[in-house]
Amino acid sequence: MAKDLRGFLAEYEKKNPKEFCRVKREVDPKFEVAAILTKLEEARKLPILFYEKVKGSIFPVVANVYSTKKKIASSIGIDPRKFRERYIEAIKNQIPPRFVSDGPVMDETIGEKDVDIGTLPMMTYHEGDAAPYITAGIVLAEDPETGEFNASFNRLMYQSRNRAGIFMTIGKHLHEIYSRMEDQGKALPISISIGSHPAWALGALYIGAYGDNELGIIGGLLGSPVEVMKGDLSGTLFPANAEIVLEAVIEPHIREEEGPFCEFSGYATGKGLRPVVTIKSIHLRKKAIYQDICGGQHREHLLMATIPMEANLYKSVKGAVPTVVDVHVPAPFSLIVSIKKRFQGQAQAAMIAAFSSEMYLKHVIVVDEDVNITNLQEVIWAVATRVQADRDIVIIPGVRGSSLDPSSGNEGVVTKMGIDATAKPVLSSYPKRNKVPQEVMDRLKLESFLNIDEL
Ligand SMILES: Cc1cc2nc3c(=O)[nH]c(=O)nc-3n(C[C@H](O)[C@H](O)[C@H](O)COP(=O)(O)O)c2cc1C
Ligand SMILES: [Mn+2]
Repeated sequence: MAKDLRGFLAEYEKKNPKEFCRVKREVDPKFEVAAILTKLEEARKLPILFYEKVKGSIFPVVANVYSTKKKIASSIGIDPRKFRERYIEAIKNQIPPRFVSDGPVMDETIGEKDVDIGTLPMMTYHEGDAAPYITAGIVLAEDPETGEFNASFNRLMYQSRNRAGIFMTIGKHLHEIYSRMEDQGKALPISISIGSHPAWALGALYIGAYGDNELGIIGGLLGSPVEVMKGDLSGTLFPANAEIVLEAVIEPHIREEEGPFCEFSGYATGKGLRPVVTIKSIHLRKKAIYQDICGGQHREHLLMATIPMEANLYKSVKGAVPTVVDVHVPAPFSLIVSIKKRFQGQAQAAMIAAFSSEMYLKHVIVVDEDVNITNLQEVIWAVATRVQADRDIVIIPGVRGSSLDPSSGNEGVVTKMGIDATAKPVLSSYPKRNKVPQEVMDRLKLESFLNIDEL
């Protein structure tokens, strides 16, 4: 199993040549990469895209790496149906990182005076984007009190050769670390790595408690420790075999305009005064590949964020309701949970567990185990036939949610809603669902009564 991005890409291209598309013709980073992806998605094609020539940059670009469960699963050598199990196992059996003193990413270093992030093929995707963005950068930062490192994706807006605006969701971990440093009047050193093995992305998207160590989870997913090294300049950690690493600081008490950016919520959101990253050096592998994740509601962003989120939510809800059956995130800020309800009040217990483990969640619908939660028609049927609004809806106003929700006011303070769409008091006492006896369904052959092909 490959341990870095280029190793994974080579393996995947060899095994699945039809899912790996090399684009030789020059492509414009302004809108064209997003247009190609949009058209491919409309045609239901989801190959990894390798752009050999991007206008204005010497770096080739790889995009759509996380576009299917098959691709991500093959990167960690599992069956795509085993994600949840494997993810929860990696949380339980973490493997701490190994510290190394050198690595492929140190092939070339560009120092402070010569840094120019404008040479990277940053993309503009949609009409509402304020500027070109880096979207696939994984930020590592050290908590000043605990010494633990946190990993997260954070969008970076191009400002100038060594400055970029950064969006750190209030309430998420990087924002908390930055606030702790800012309280002491100190700049926060960070590394931003672009182009690592897909396990890094799965780990960075882990949604756990503050202080939980994503690096150990990435090791757990890979089945071996991740190799990290410390930058001379910043003292921050970064992956030794990333394609590109930026060493940087986020200065305290500086706010400049960042956004809007067309987000996963489906809207150009998040315009505001935000901290600024100053880039101090760039490390590169020989023939470095720049990784891009198309902004907005494209498949790879949604899929990638959903895998860790569902694993974490399942684990949290199971702690409160041991008979939870399944969880599904069908849309931004939304969760559907199915439970085998034994007692009254368990749907509400599931809601509370879900809300407290994922800040972005705004709506939770809880259904019984007879509902297929990936079929939204069935879910809405359960809401229609098992809910009385005055009895079954829980409303919690004034809770922190996502500032990328355009209906929220006041920087992401939202009203959370839980819908208990389970049968009351319990499913076994509810009217029977329409069902032709199974024995008849099994025995009856349609073709002995009519010819279906003539219809
Ligand atoms: C492509 C991509 C871009 C993202 N950009 C941001 C961002 O700009 N700001 C942010 O706060 N979270 C962003 N996220 C989500 C965070 O990475 C995610 O919530 C992560 O779990 C946060 O880490 P934490 O739990 O350690 O705080 C992004 C996720 C993806 C997949
Ligand atoms: Mn974290």
